[in-house]
Amino acid sequence: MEKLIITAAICGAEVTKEDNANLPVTPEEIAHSALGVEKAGASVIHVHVRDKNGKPTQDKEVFKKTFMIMNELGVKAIIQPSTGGAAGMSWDERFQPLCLSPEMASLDCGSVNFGDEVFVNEFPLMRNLASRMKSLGILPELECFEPGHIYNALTLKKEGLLPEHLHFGIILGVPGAIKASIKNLLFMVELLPSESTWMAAGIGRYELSVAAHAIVMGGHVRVGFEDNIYYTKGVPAESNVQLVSRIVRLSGELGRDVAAPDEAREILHIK
Ligand code: KMH
Ligand code: ZN
Repeated sequence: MEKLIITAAICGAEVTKEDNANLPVTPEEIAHSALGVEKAGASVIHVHVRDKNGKPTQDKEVFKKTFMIMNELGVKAIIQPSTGGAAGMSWDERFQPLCLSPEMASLDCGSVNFGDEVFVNEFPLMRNLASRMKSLGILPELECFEPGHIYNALTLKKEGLLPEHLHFGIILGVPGAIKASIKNLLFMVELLPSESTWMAAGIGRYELSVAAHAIVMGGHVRVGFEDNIYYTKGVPAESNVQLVSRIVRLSGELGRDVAAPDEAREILHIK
């Protein structure tokens, strides 16, 4: 099996410091968390940023500041900003981090209920994001919250808007979307083109079981405060590092080595 890419989704857009006081929200906190998870074994950092009040923002200046601090700290992991932001954000807001030419970015592949909100991803938006990423050489992580999103991604591929290599993110258990069960994970993975790579993320209490199955299935894994703020039932996680470190231990026990950032680049066909 190829080495395991661990993505750390360290902040997200929905969780607050009230939910878990250890959530990094300022550019400094997010950058230090990125360094910590990289040292622990993460090779991709999925990045959301917050404004001065801790609210989700897609302001490119905040992304820029965050990336600059990561760079100063010597972070070598693949930086993957979100183009999803938070439900209700405009196209203009969502495109902003692409100006910074990251190696990778998320590309959400369809609309979905997201808690009490609707996270809207209409085809014209997906096409625009995909073609902007393609022209800038940014690898999209094709985020699929529902099985139908995989078909949407394949439509974008047919339309010539995606790179040769496809990398999917299967996110299970968003309230309002497909449940996080192993049967659903298997079902969605079987829909993927055989030559593609994929990572799986389980929301909340399903983070660990989804990760464990992805490791043995040959997929890759995402963990972090964006998806889950607890270490075990009722026990808040101390840090993103704690969540990543558990996956590294688990993967070691299961006999699968963890990829360093440059090995992740190779697996993902990032030049
Ligand atoms: N915050 C969610 C509404 C992404 O990063 O691309 C969307 C999200 C997906 O987190
Ligand atoms: Zn995200």
